[in-house]
Amino acid sequence: MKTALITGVTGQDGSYLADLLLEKEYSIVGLHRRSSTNNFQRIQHLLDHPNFKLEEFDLTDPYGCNRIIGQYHPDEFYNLGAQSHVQTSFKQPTTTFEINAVGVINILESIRNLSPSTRFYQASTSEMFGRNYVTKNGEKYQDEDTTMLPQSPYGVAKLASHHMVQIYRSGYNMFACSGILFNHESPRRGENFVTRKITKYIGQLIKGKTKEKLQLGNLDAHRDWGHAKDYVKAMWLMLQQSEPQDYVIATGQTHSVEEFLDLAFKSVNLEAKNHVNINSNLFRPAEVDYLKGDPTKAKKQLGWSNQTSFTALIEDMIQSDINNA
Ligand code: NAP
Ligand code: G4F
Repeated sequence: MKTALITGVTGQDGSYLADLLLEKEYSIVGLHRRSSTNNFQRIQHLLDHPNFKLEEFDLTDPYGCNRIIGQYHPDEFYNLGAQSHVQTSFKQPTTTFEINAVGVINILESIRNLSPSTRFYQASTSEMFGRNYVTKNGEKYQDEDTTMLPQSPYGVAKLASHHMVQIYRSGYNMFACSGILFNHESPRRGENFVTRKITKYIGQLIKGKTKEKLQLGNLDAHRDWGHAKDYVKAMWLMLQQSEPQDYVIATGQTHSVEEFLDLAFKSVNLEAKNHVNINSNLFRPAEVDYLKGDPTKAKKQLGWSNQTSFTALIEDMIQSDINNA
C-alpha cells in the first residue's frame, strides 16, 4: 500500500485528492494546521476511514517538516497547503510569502535530506502568468513556456516556489513536479472566491435567507474555470510518470466573471443586474485580466482532459448551495 502525505487536506483540493487516493487504496496522512475551532467540514466523511489519519503540521515550521517526513518517508507528498486568496495576499504579503514560498523550501529540504525517493507535487498556479500571454493563430493563451509576470504577492510567492521545485529537480535529481493549475471550483470552494460567493448568494436568495445585494468587484477579468474533482486526477497522474515534469492543467476556454455571474443567475431564472452592487473596495491593487490555458501537453503525456463543462460546473455549485441554504 502506498503512503501519501497531503498538506492543505482541509481545503478544497486536499479533500478531493484524499477522496481520490483512498479510492486508489493509498494510506493517507492529512496534514492540518491547529485551529481553535473545528475545520474539518470538507473531510468529515473521511475521519473514520481506516486508511486516513490526521497530523498537526504547519508549513512555516521547518522542524515540523523534518518530523513528519522523517516519520513517514512517504511514497508521495502533495503540497496543496497555501495562503490561497489573492486579494488577502495584498494585505498579508509576508505571511503569504512565508507559507507559499519559504514553506515549500522547508518541505523540499526535508525530503532531500530525509527521504529522497519521495515524489513531490507542488500546487503552482496560473496566477504566476500575471498579465502575460502569447498569441497563436489569433488566440491568446498561456502554456508551460509562457513567460511569467505575476501581479500579486501570492503570484510572486508561488513563482518563487515554482522555480525552487525546478532547482531541486535538476540540482538534486529529485522527483518534483509543478502542476500549473488554472482556476478550479466546486461545491467545496472557499466562500470568498468569486464563483462560490455568487452561488452561495443565489442559494440564500432563493431560500429567502438574504435581502441584501451581492457586493462584487471587477467583473471584466477572464478566467479558465474547471472542476476541482477533475483537476486532482491530474496531480496524481503527474506523480505516476517515469520523469518529473511541469504541466499546465486547464480547460482551454475562458469566460469573464460577468459571464459566470449572468449564467448563474439565469440558471435559476433571475437577472443578475437586479441583485448585484459593484463595490470599489473589492477591486485589487493589480489585476490578472486574462487567463486561458493550453493543456495540450497534459493531454498528450498524461492522457488528462477536462471532463466538466462550464455550465455543468455552475449547475453543480448552485444545486449544492441551494441545498446548503
Ligand atoms: P484552499 O481551499 O484555500 O486550501 C488551502 C489549504 O492550505 C487549507 O487546508 C489551509 O488550512 C492550508 N494552509 C494554509 N496555511 C497553511 C500553513 N501555514 N500550513 C499548513 N497548511 C496551511 O485552497 P485550494 O483551492 O484547495 O487550493 C489548493 C492549492 O492549490 C493551494 O496551494 C492553491 O494556492 C493552489 N491553487 C489553487 C487553484 C484553484 O483555483 N483552486 C489554482 C491554482 C493553484 P486551513 O483550513 O487551516 O486554512
Ligand atoms: O475567485 P478569485 O478570488 O480567484 P483568483 O484571484 O483568480 O485566484 C484563484 O485562482 C488562482 C489560479 O489562477 C489560484 F492560484 C488562487 O489560489 C485562487 O484559487 O477571483 C477571480 C476574479 C478576479 O479577477 C477578481 O478580481 O474575480 C474577480 N472578483 C470580482 N469580484 C472577485 C470579486 N474576486 C473575489 N474573490 N471576490 C469578489 O467579490
